[in-house]
Amino acid sequence: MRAPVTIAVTGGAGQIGYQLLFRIAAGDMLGPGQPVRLRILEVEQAMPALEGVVMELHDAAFPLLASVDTTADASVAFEGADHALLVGARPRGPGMERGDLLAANGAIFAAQGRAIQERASDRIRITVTGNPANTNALIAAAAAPDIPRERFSALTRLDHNRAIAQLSAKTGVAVADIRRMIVWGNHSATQVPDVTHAVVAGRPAVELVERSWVREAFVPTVANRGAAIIEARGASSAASAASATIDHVRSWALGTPEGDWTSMSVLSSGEYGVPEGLVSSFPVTCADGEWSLVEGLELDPDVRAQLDRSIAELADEGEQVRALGLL
Ligand code: NAX
Repeated sequence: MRAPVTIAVTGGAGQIGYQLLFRIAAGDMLGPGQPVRLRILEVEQAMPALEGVVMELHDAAFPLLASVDTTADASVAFEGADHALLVGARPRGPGMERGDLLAANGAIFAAQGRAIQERASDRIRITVTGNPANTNALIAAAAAPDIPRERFSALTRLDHNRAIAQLSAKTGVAVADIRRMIVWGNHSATQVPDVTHAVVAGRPAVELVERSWVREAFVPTVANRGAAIIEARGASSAASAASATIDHVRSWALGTPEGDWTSMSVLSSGEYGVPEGLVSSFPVTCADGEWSLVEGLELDPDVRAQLDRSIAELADEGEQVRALGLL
């Protein structure tokens, strides 16, 4: 057996945490030969509920789960962490403006970024799921300037997986036979699901689906899926968000398959017209624990226009957090 890897998870008493922690402990994230230590960060008020989750983690008797610790102190949570999964965030409350939400989350992610820089292992990789995920990743990265910027990421894998599911349903081809899907931009309603490079059972997706379907059904369905889940379930996506977080880290740590790529939000170096320093979703391949941006793809005019809107939104969020002194 290999030495355990330390995984810090924030927001462990929340609904995503309730799915995520069990999948990690089962070995779904880093593989069946890799033991894990869980370090769970929560706010004080959520500690009693988190203790219940910990009891269940023990009761599942996962062979790969080396230890579980809980804390309300970020510097304890990130001590020696190899992966930080930043799921916990302040939800938007009644009467709360978007600026208030950015300020509340800015304070959380800046403090966590500082604690990660001070305490984490030098192998640390950070995945932000808590919303607004892209901008929260930007804030955490700004608070941790000594950590290489490519170690910070935000989750757009759920959007990527939703896009694959929609294309699978439309074409009748299994998800396993769909490759090269892309989601560009922000994890928000301006995101840009892009089928123009996708391959469905060996054939270009654009030969199998109409442009009108892409515009009128595919893009709006994927971009508004989160709202549709809330409408149906009375609560936001949790199991699928946890599953996507698992997929994101597994791809990053263990690699993407030959001939395929995935979508990850990472700090731009100016690729595809995304201004340097914004955290945007791009197609990436992963190998040996590192991601590489897929460059040189030609952008369809519809995709270009949608991506420009999403970039404008990311830039606006960036300006707001800069005005709050967080960048
Ligand atoms: P919940 O409200 O169920 O759980 C959040 C948990 O975080 C709570 O237990 C809370 O006490 C904890 N928390 C808050 N501040 C904290 C802090 N400073 N340190 C540690 N823990 C803290 O939300 P849940 O449904 O689990 O969603 C979590 C986040 O994921 C939300 O921001 C949500 O918007 C976001 N999502 C992101 C998605 C993505 O694709 N990027 C999709 C799903 C989800 O909407």
